[in-house]
Amino acid sequence: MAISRPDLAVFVVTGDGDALSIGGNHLIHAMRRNVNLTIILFNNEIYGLTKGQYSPTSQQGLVTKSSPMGSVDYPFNPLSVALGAGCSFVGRAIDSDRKSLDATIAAAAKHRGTSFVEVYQNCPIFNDGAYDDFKGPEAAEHLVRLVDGEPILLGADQAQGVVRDPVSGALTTAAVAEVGIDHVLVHDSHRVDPSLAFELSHLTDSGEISQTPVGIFRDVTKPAYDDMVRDQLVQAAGKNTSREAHDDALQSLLNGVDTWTVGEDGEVHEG
Ligand SMILES: Cc1ncc(C[n+]2csc(CCOP(=O)(O)OP(=O)(O)O)c2C)c(N)n1
Ligand SMILES: [Mg+2]
Repeated sequence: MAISRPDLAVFVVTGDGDALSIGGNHLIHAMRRNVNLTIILFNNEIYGLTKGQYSPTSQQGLVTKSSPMGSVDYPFNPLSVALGAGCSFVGRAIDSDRKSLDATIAAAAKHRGTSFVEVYQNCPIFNDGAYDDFKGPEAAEHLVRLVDGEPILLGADQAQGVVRDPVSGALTTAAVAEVGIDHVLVHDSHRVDPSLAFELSHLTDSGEISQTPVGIFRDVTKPAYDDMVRDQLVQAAGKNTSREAHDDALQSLLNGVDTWTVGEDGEVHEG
């Protein structure tokens, strides 16, 4: 659809089970190709529609109908999957945090190429309370808001900052008063190399921080798949961009030199 209808803004609204398990193959290759799509993944860490089976993002130990003794799977980190697949826009927002949800989805929609937004979403029936830490008065302590050009600070009092350890080279945290604000990492979503965004997406999983970063992790520009395919169609059809010219070009490709006709007599004729 993105290729044939450049006049449309194509949104893919999906879940953790759909996007990361059932349709995982399609997801990574859409992102790898940079197809012009806005993908919004509502992550409730459960298969909700089919009534509560564990999903690729369920926490280890989660007891569900299909993991009665607790899930033993290591969960996917959706942002790390997206960054690993080369996605050109990667963000995360919380379902109830209207302001940042609006801003992140609006930026994703404007981005040309694949944009991927993970939305932490509560499932009140099958996985209630999975994201309670990020709601109400608790939120300020647990969320790290990534803002371009600003240092990455942690906690309600913003007294800790994300720094790079000079010895191990790993991202870690330090008291801002001790290391000085100049040593705190400044967020830059437009960095072409995805390594730092990947590290940020993993900070919570690796146990370096107890907070969770939200906002735009990566926002870089590279040619979109559908734009390049349409360019090739125009080239193939010469200067004529009409539908008929495209059909003719496609037909001549299909009828290219490598075709044979087998006659009734069993003889093979080229072309
Ligand atoms: C190829 C395929 N396999 C299985 C299903 C059945 N199915 C429909 S929804 C669903 C679970 C979806 O879970 P998730 O994507 O996490 O969405 P949620 O309901 O939690 O929002 C499954 C297994 C399907 N629709 N298509
Ligand atoms: Mg789900």
